[in-house]
Amino acid sequence: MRIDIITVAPELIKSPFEYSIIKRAIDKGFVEVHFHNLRAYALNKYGQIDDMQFGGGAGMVLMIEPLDKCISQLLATRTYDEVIYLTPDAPTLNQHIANSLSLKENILILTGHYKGVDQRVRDKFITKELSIGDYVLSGGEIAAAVLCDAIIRLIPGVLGDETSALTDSFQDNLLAPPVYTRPADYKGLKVPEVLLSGNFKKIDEWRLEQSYKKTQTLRPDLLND
Ligand code: 6GU
Repeated sequence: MRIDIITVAPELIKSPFEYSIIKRAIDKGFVEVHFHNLRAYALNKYGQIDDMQFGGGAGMVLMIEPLDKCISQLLATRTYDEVIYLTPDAPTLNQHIANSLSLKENILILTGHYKGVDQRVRDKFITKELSIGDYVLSGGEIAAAVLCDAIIRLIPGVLGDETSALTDSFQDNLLAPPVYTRPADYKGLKVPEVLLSGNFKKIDEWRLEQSYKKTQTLRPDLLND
Protein backbone atom coordinates (compact mmCIF):
# COMPACT_ATOMS: atom_id res chain seq x y z
CA MET A 1 0.00 0.00 0.00
CA ARG A 2 1.04 3.58 -0.61
CA ILE A 3 -0.32 6.51 1.41
CA ASP A 4 0.28 10.13 0.36
CA ILE A 5 -0.54 12.85 2.85
CA ILE A 6 -0.94 16.51 1.94
CA THR A 7 -0.44 18.75 4.94
CA VAL A 8 0.55 22.27 5.97
CA ALA A 9 2.39 20.85 9.01
CA PRO A 10 4.46 17.78 8.06
CA GLU A 11 6.48 18.00 11.29
CA LEU A 12 3.30 17.61 13.31
CA ILE A 13 2.36 14.33 11.70
CA LYS A 14 5.63 12.44 11.17
CA SER A 15 6.49 11.03 14.58
CA PRO A 16 3.63 8.49 14.92
CA PHE A 17 5.08 6.78 11.85
CA GLU A 18 8.46 6.34 13.55
CA TYR A 19 7.39 3.96 16.32
CA SER A 20 6.16 0.47 17.03
CA ILE A 21 3.85 -1.43 14.69
CA ILE A 22 3.57 1.38 12.15
CA LYS A 23 7.33 1.81 11.85
CA ARG A 24 7.75 -1.95 11.46
CA ALA A 25 5.08 -2.03 8.75
CA ILE A 26 7.00 0.65 6.85
CA ASP A 27 10.41 -1.01 7.43
CA LYS A 28 9.07 -4.34 6.18
CA GLY A 29 7.63 -2.74 3.05
CA PHE A 30 3.94 -3.34 3.77
CA VAL A 31 3.27 0.37 3.36
CA GLU A 32 4.98 3.49 2.03
CA VAL A 33 3.99 6.86 3.49
CA HIS A 34 4.85 10.10 1.68
CA PHE A 35 4.29 13.60 3.04
CA HIS A 36 3.66 16.60 0.80
CA ASN A 37 4.00 20.09 2.20
CA LEU A 38 1.23 22.23 0.74
CA ARG A 39 3.43 25.28 1.27
CA ALA A 40 5.60 24.08 -1.64
CA TYR A 41 2.62 24.78 -3.92
CA ALA A 42 2.00 28.30 -2.58
CA LEU A 43 0.75 31.07 -4.84
CA ASN A 44 3.54 33.54 -4.21
CA LYS A 45 6.90 34.13 -2.58
CA TYR A 46 5.13 34.82 0.71
CA GLY A 47 4.04 31.20 0.77
CA GLN A 48 0.36 32.05 0.64
CA ILE A 49 -1.96 29.04 0.72
CA ASP A 50 -5.02 30.45 2.51
CA ASP A 51 -7.26 33.52 2.40
CA MET A 52 -10.33 35.05 4.07
CA GLN A 53 -13.66 33.48 3.24
CA PHE A 54 -16.12 35.05 0.84
CA GLY A 55 -19.18 36.37 2.62
CA GLY A 56 -17.22 37.21 5.74
CA GLY A 57 -16.62 35.27 8.93
CA ALA A 58 -13.72 34.33 11.13
CA GLY A 59 -10.99 31.95 10.03
CA MET A 60 -8.85 31.40 6.96
CA VAL A 61 -9.71 28.96 4.18
CA LEU A 62 -7.19 26.88 2.22
CA MET A 63 -7.29 28.12 -1.39
CA ILE A 64 -8.11 25.95 -4.37
CA GLU A 65 -5.05 26.83 -6.49
CA PRO A 66 -2.23 25.37 -4.34
CA LEU A 67 -4.38 22.30 -3.62
CA ASP A 68 -5.24 21.86 -7.29
CA LYS A 69 -1.54 22.01 -8.21
CA CYS A 70 -0.55 19.53 -5.52
CA ILE A 71 -3.41 17.05 -5.98
CA SER A 72 -3.30 17.18 -9.80
CA GLN A 73 0.42 16.45 -9.77
CA LEU A 74 -0.16 13.37 -7.60
CA LEU A 75 -3.16 12.20 -9.65
CA ALA A 76 -1.04 12.42 -12.80
CA THR A 77 1.51 10.03 -11.28
CA ARG A 78 -0.74 7.18 -10.18
CA THR A 79 -4.35 6.12 -9.72
CA TYR A 80 -5.72 6.57 -6.21
CA ASP A 81 -8.39 4.24 -4.86
CA GLU A 82 -9.57 6.99 -2.53
CA VAL A 83 -8.85 10.70 -2.10
CA ILE A 84 -9.80 11.33 1.52
CA TYR A 85 -10.44 14.70 3.16
CA LEU A 86 -10.21 14.78 6.94
CA THR A 87 -12.58 17.24 8.52
CA PRO A 88 -14.96 17.36 11.49
CA ASP A 89 -17.96 17.98 9.18
CA ALA A 90 -17.98 14.44 7.80
CA PRO A 91 -19.12 10.91 8.69
CA THR A 92 -17.20 9.32 11.57
CA LEU A 93 -14.39 6.82 10.99
CA ASN A 94 -15.11 3.34 12.33
CA GLN A 95 -13.55 -0.12 12.21
CA HIS A 96 -15.62 -1.13 9.21
CA ILE A 97 -14.24 1.79 7.17
CA ALA A 98 -10.69 1.08 8.41
CA ASN A 99 -11.04 -2.55 7.31
CA SER A 100 -12.11 -1.59 3.82
CA LEU A 101 -9.36 1.05 3.45
CA SER A 102 -6.70 -1.45 4.58
CA LEU A 103 -7.31 -3.42 1.35
CA LYS A 104 -6.60 -0.47 -0.98
CA GLU A 105 -3.45 0.02 -3.04
CA ASN A 106 -3.09 3.84 -3.14
CA ILE A 107 -4.68 6.34 -0.79
CA LEU A 108 -4.33 10.12 -0.88
CA ILE A 109 -5.17 12.00 2.32
CA LEU A 110 -5.76 15.73 2.53
CA THR A 111 -5.66 17.21 6.02
CA GLY A 112 -7.70 20.32 6.69
CA HIS A 113 -6.62 23.32 8.69
CA TYR A 114 -8.03 26.65 9.83
CA LYS A 115 -11.66 26.90 8.66
CA GLY A 116 -11.14 24.13 6.13
CA VAL A 117 -10.67 24.06 2.37
CA ASP A 118 -12.52 25.81 -0.43
CA GLN A 119 -15.62 23.69 -1.11
CA ARG A 120 -14.66 23.39 -4.79
CA VAL A 121 -11.66 21.25 -3.78
CA ARG A 122 -14.01 18.86 -2.04
CA ASP A 123 -16.41 18.80 -4.98
CA LYS A 124 -13.69 18.25 -7.59
CA PHE A 125 -11.19 15.88 -5.99
CA ILE A 126 -12.43 14.21 -2.83
CA THR A 127 -13.93 10.71 -2.99
CA LYS A 128 -14.39 10.18 0.75
CA GLU A 129 -14.69 12.53 3.74
CA LEU A 130 -14.01 11.40 7.29
CA SER A 131 -14.01 12.79 10.80
CA ILE A 132 -12.44 10.92 13.72
CA GLY A 133 -15.09 11.90 16.26
CA ASP A 134 -17.52 14.51 17.52
CA TYR A 135 -15.07 17.13 18.75
CA VAL A 136 -12.92 19.71 16.97
CA LEU A 137 -9.14 19.48 16.57
CA SER A 138 -6.91 22.39 15.52
CA GLY A 139 -5.99 20.58 12.32
CA GLY A 140 -6.38 17.33 10.47
CA GLU A 141 -2.79 16.13 11.02
CA ILE A 142 -3.45 14.23 14.21
CA ALA A 143 -6.60 12.83 12.64
CA ALA A 144 -4.50 11.63 9.68
CA ALA A 145 -2.12 9.86 12.06
CA VAL A 146 -5.11 8.20 13.73
CA LEU A 147 -6.58 7.11 10.39
CA CYS A 148 -3.26 5.75 9.11
CA ASP A 149 -2.58 3.82 12.33
CA ALA A 150 -6.06 2.25 12.18
CA ILE A 151 -5.53 1.25 8.53
CA ILE A 152 -1.89 0.13 8.57
CA ARG A 153 -2.21 -2.31 11.47
CA LEU A 154 -4.94 -4.09 9.47
CA ILE A 155 -2.84 -4.68 6.35
CA PRO A 156 -2.47 -8.47 6.09
CA GLY A 157 0.90 -9.53 7.53
CA VAL A 158 1.54 -6.36 9.55
CA LEU A 159 0.51 -7.88 12.88
CA GLY A 160 2.66 -10.84 13.81
CA ASP A 161 -0.20 -12.82 15.27
CA GLU A 162 -2.70 -12.88 12.42
CA THR A 163 -5.62 -13.32 14.75
CA SER A 164 -4.87 -10.41 17.01
CA ALA A 165 -6.51 -7.74 14.84
CA LEU A 166 -9.58 -9.94 14.62
CA THR A 167 -10.05 -9.93 18.39
CA ASP A 168 -9.72 -6.14 18.76
CA SER A 169 -12.54 -4.10 20.19
CA PHE A 170 -15.08 -3.20 17.46
CA GLN A 171 -13.95 -5.90 15.04
CA ASP A 172 -17.33 -7.60 15.58
CA ASN A 173 -19.07 -4.48 16.93
CA LEU A 174 -18.27 -5.59 20.50
CA LEU A 175 -15.90 -4.06 23.03
CA ALA A 176 -12.95 -6.26 23.99
CA PRO A 177 -13.34 -8.42 27.12
CA PRO A 178 -11.13 -7.86 30.21
CA VAL A 179 -7.63 -9.38 30.14
CA TYR A 180 -5.39 -10.55 32.98
CA THR A 181 -1.80 -11.71 33.43
CA ARG A 182 0.34 -13.05 36.30
CA PRO A 183 0.03 -13.20 39.24
CA ALA A 184 -3.30 -15.05 39.51
CA ASP A 185 -3.75 -13.60 42.98
CA TYR A 186 -2.36 -10.15 43.77
CA LYS A 187 -2.93 -9.25 47.41
CA GLY A 188 -6.32 -10.93 47.27
CA LEU A 189 -7.27 -9.44 43.87
CA LYS A 190 -8.08 -12.62 41.95
CA VAL A 191 -8.22 -13.50 38.28
CA PRO A 192 -11.56 -15.07 37.21
CA GLU A 193 -11.35 -18.87 37.77
CA VAL A 194 -12.47 -19.75 34.26
CA LEU A 195 -9.33 -18.21 32.71
CA LEU A 196 -7.17 -20.57 34.76
CA SER A 197 -9.30 -23.64 33.94
CA GLY A 198 -7.61 -24.63 30.68
CA ASN A 199 -11.10 -25.22 29.23
CA PHE A 200 -10.86 -23.12 26.06
CA LYS A 201 -14.48 -23.57 25.03
CA LYS A 202 -15.57 -22.19 28.41
CA ILE A 203 -13.00 -19.40 28.15
CA ASP A 204 -14.30 -18.34 24.71
CA GLU A 205 -17.88 -18.35 26.01
CA TRP A 206 -16.86 -16.30 29.05
CA ARG A 207 -15.03 -13.74 26.90
CA LEU A 208 -17.99 -13.35 24.54
CA GLU A 209 -20.37 -12.92 27.47
CA GLN A 210 -18.08 -10.30 29.04
CA SER A 211 -17.86 -8.48 25.70
CA TYR A 212 -21.65 -8.40 25.42
CA LYS A 213 -22.15 -7.15 28.98
CA LYS A 214 -19.50 -4.47 28.59
CA THR A 215 -20.92 -3.32 25.25
CA GLN A 216 -24.47 -3.26 26.63
CA THR A 217 -23.36 -1.08 29.54
CA LEU A 218 -20.85 1.25 27.87
CA ARG A 219 -21.83 1.35 24.17
CA PRO A 220 -25.37 0.03 23.65
CA ASP A 221 -25.43 1.93 20.33
CA LEU A 222 -22.98 -0.62 18.88
CA LEU A 223 -25.44 -3.47 19.45
CA ASN A 224 -28.07 -1.67 17.36
CA ASP A 225 -25.74 -1.24 14.35
CL1 6GU B 1 -10.63 14.89 10.71
N1 6GU B 1 -10.21 17.27 11.72
C1 6GU B 1 -10.37 18.21 12.67
N2 6GU B 1 -9.78 19.40 12.51
N3 6GU B 1 -11.08 18.01 13.78
C2 6GU B 1 -11.64 16.83 13.92
C3 6GU B 1 -11.52 15.80 12.97
C4 6GU B 1 -10.80 16.08 11.85
N4 6GU B 1 -12.21 14.74 13.38
C5 6GU B 1 -12.73 15.10 14.55
N5 6GU B 1 -12.40 16.35 14.88
